[in-house]
Amino acid sequence: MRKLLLTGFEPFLDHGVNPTELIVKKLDGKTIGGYQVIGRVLPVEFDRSAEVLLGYVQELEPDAVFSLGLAAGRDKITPERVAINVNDGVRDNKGQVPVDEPIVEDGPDAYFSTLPIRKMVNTLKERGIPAEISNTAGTYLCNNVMYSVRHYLEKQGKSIPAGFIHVPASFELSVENIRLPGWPLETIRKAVEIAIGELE
Ligand code: PCA
Repeated sequence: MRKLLLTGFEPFLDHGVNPTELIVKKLDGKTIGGYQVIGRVLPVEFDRSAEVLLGYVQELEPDAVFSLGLAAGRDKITPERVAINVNDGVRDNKGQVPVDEPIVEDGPDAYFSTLPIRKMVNTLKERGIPAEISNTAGTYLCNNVMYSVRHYLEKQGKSIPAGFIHVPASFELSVENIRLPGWPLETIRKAVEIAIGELE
């Protein structure tokens, strides 16, 4: 059976949990849409997140790479269209704060997602889950891992689907911070399963 590497992130900044960590642990080992899901959690560290992700790609040789991250404050499931060659962020979990640095010295400016993002958004909306394509993954770790994996696959000449999806805060995060729209974790999980189901 084909293998899907599904990654989430550990908690970061003042977020007590990261729903993407909980979801990848829940979906690890499941079969969804013809793919065996292998769930892994990444650190939120500028000098390590991509290395850990690429280590899993080398070890597992997946047929698709699907990374998830929390976008606290967004109120839709947002597949990212593009990742740019920039690290510029608030502090990561090690306290690093890069300013205007390239992810890959002399790398291309940007990479597009190779996930079926339009189909994912259309199907999510048909199933009653708010979704839209996002045209910026930011310049923090989510953008970093999407850029890094697309760069790696491009260099290897591997044309497998790979990209990133941001999800809203879960309900418990919105209890910690009442300004955040918070979704039930089960709804976010269901949305991720629907999106995976759109892979060929
Ligand atoms: N979201 C962050 C990094 C980790 C996560 O879950 C981001 O959007 O870059």
